Amino acid sequence: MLTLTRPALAAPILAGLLGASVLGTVAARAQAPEVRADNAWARATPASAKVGAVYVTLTSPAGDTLLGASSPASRVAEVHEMTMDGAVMRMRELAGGLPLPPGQPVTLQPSGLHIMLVDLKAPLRQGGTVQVRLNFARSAPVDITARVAAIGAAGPPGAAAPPAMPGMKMP
Ligand SMILES: [Cu+2]
Repeated sequence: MLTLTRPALAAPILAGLLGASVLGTVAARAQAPEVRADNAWARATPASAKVGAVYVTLTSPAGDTLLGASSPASRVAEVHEMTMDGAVMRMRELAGGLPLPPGQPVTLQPSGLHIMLVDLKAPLRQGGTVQVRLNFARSAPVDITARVAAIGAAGPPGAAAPPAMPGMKMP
């Protein structure tokens, strides 16, 4: 009789264990960190340019790290930072990724952080869009559609234009 009872008992226990682990997975998914991406935009590029930059504001409620990016618009996409080296502005790839502190928006913008599109397949045209996938250490990848503003624009398309500064040449 015992040999019959054991499997009969084991089945509900197994089902219970499986149920618990499935529920655990669902709960883990519901709590999986997500990164919010707002205001994605890019600057149009001259016809001869081989690189372009994409900007976006990222907010990770739980904290995360932007590890890298990819785009169908270029061969490579890298997370870059502009820094002043004396009077010279340089940029470098953030090798360890870009930390996103919990709940604190991090804005990629001109003269600062940006996604650099290296080896553009075609120039970025004003009025168009460019797709970029952002990859994070913890969260699922986030696909953004960046709207392309004018060459040298200071902000996303539709944003207020910066005041003209007579005598100052903008790059
Ligand atoms: Cu760059």
